[in-house]
Amino acid sequence: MTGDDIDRRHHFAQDCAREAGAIARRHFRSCEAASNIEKGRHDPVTQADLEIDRFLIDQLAGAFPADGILTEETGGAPARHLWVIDPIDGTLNFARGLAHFAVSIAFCIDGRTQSGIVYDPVSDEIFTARRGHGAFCNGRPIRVRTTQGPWDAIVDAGYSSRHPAADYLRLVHGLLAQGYAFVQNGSAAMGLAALACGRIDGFCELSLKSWDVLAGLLLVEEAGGWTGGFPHGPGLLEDHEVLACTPALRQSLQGLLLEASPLRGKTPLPSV
Ligand code: LIP
Repeated sequence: MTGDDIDRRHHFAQDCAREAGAIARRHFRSCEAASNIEKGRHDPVTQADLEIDRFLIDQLAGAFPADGILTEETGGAPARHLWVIDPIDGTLNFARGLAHFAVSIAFCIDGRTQSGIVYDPVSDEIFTARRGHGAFCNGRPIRVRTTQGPWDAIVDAGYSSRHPAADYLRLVHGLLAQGYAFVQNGSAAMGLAALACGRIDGFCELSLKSWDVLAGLLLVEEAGGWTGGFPHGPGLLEDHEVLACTPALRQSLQGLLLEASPLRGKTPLPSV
């Protein structure tokens, strides 16, 4: 696959993300909650999730029939050329009328993310990254913040009922003990985009899926941040802990996450 082939996909996916965002705006705050399906505690699927999932699959499969597609609502399998999609990341926020959610689209070749797009349809901000070509918000270059240390840092520490509350409390205790400010905003894609453009200094969560984070992790890397990556291959379909931050915070946050993690004492994850 040539650079031009990837560029074509990168630009096509941006158009798709904007159209998907328009679908989300149409449904947002409309009284459809009754039709939501519950996948787990605080883990709904809305009509908008399903409609956008379908729309993106149709668009991408139509334009690039040979590519593989993996989405949160339809699933899929690892492939050499693979789209990894979350139609609405931050669905609980979306379902409750909280304006903090995004469409997330990543394109990967041989287990390496080459293009990442996170579109926030409420603020109409599109975050884009092409591997080796930098990261942008609405076309303007973005960089992570130059953080001094924990006393100067905000971390988005995500939580879900997929992992024991005790591990999360250990993480939060560690963050507060080291002097961090922390938030829990409910969308990994939005958290990683906020990190990439310098609004926060770190994002971590003990259990996430590839579709929540692949696009956002590339944004952070191309904006000069550090990430602990996410495994590809069979690991693409499993839950994994995720850490991304400004370079100054890497050691401190890696230590806190390892201390809190069920993996503590085991070897760290391979890079993206
Ligand atoms: C969400 C993640 C968030 C996590 C939520 C949920 P979804 O993804 O972005 O970080 O805390 O539990 O997994 O389900 O809205 O696509």
